[in-house]
Parts: sequence; C-alpha cells; structure tokens
Amino acid sequence: MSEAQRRGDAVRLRVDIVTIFPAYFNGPLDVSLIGKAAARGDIEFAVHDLRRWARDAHRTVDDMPFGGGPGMVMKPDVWGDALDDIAGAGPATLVVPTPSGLPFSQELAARYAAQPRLVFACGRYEGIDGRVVEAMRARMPTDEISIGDYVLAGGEAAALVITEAVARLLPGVLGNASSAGDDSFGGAAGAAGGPRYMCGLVEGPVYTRPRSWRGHEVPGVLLSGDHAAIARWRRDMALRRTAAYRPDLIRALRDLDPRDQQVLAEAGFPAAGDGPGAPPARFPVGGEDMAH
Ligand code: 6GU
Repeated sequence: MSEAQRRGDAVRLRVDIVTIFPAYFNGPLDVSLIGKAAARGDIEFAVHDLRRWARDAHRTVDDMPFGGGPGMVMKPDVWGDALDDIAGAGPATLVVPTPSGLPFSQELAARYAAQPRLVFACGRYEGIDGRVVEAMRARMPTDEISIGDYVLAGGEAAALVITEAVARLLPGVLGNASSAGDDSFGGAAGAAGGPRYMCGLVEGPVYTRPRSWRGHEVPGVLLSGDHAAIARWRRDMALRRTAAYRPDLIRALRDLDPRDQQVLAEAGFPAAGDGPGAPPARFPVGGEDMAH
C-alpha cells in the first residue's frame, strides 16, 4: 500500500495497458517521476497480457488481412473481449496508439491528466481490426493517437511516451509545481503558473555552474539579477530556437512585439504570423553570440 493510499487519498489517475508484450513495461513504470508517482499512489498501473483473451491453444491474436497485403492484423474478437473486461468498469478514455492517429500534443496530455482513467490498447503487426475502434467509440471516448511522423513496431513505446507526458502534469507529481509551465509548449497548453513569454515557443538553452566551462561562458544577463532582462533574453532565445527548428510554430504566433519581430527578422522571418516565412540562413540556437 502506498503513502497516499494509507492517508486515504484517492488515486488521481488509473492507467491500464493491454499488450502482447507486458514485459516491455517492466522497469519503465517503476523508475523516475512515474515510479515515484506510482509509489505515492497518485497514479496506478495495471498491465494486461492480451493473450489471456485468446481463444485457441496457440493463443492466437492475429490473422491474415482481408483484401490481401503484407503482414497480419490483430483479431477483433480477442481485443473486444479484453476491452470489455478491462474498460467495462467506470468511466475511462480508450487510447489506441497508431501512426495514423491524431498527433499527440501537450494540450492532449493536459486533457488526459484531468481524466480518472486511461486504457491503452497497444497494437502490433499491421494494426488492430478497424471494427474494434468503431465498436468502442459507441461506448467510451476513444482516441487514435500518433506520437510523431515515423513508424514504430508497436504501440508500447507510444503508450509510455503518452503516460510520461500525462503523469508529470498530475498535481504534486513534479518536484517544483511551477516547472511544467516553463517548458516548451507549456504556455501554449495554458499550464497554471507558466510565464506568458514562453507561450507557443520551444525553450532556449539553460545553464548551471560553473560560470566558465572549457572556455564557454554562461551568458552574462543570467547573472545580472535583472528579472525583466532575463525574461526578455529567454524569450529571444526561445524565438531563435523555434525559428530554427520549428518554423511551423512561428507561423502560428500572434501578438509579436517589436523586439520579437526584430529577433525573428534576424533569424530569417521577415513577417512572422503572415506568409510562409523564409527558412533561416543559419541555425542560431545557442546563447553564445547573443547581444544583451
Ligand atoms: Cl502511436 N504507434 C506506432 N506503431 N507507430 C507510431 C506511433 C504509434 N506514433 C508514431 N509512430
């Protein structure tokens, strides 16, 4: 029994994971931030072996695709029985990781962190028979989610990614309650306590001691104690890094002040917010040559 459960606190989030590789989750759920949250009872996990619901002696979970093509498709009857048993009790959101899903985002992570229960259906092979999602949609909120534009061998890694992004947003999970708002995308997600100046941007570089390392100095403004200047510098760096790596985010920015416009112009964006924006001439993502 966890501390929280001894205190009588309710578990904030229950996560069920259905997979043919339950061993994949041995370890990752027990360490770091997620492990501590689980030990405190803020989050509770159950990992289920899909083959428990297989019907034959070989515990078959897949079959050949109708219409032909390569690979195998996961059987609807096995998944249907598993999800009936697991997701049947109480309100839950079904998350089906798939490269053809809705892109995962900080906004979605925040929405999931407010749910009492998530059930992940991890597919392998060419995916799960399409009727499973169709049937579950009629019964519970069901999201097909992609974690990026690349193809994984199965949904397990994606389920871990989504779980970690959600777990760190649970109240009391982060050591410093305000640090979630400081992150890349944090302001965009409207996280409480996050500085407005990072809204919609990825973060710039961060520094710690020593002040001088291998001939590289920490930017002087960070040692100045001038909080307004530090905030402005951090926004400048975030704008430059976002321009270099994520021009798509720059085009979505609104309410740019004259200094923002100047920083973006230097980074190769003549008029951010309208028009496609030119690619940056170089990748000015470091802090070393920044005037302040
Ligand atoms: Cl959620 N699953 C798989 N198999 N591949 C992916 C993915 C998910 N997101 C990106 N690639």
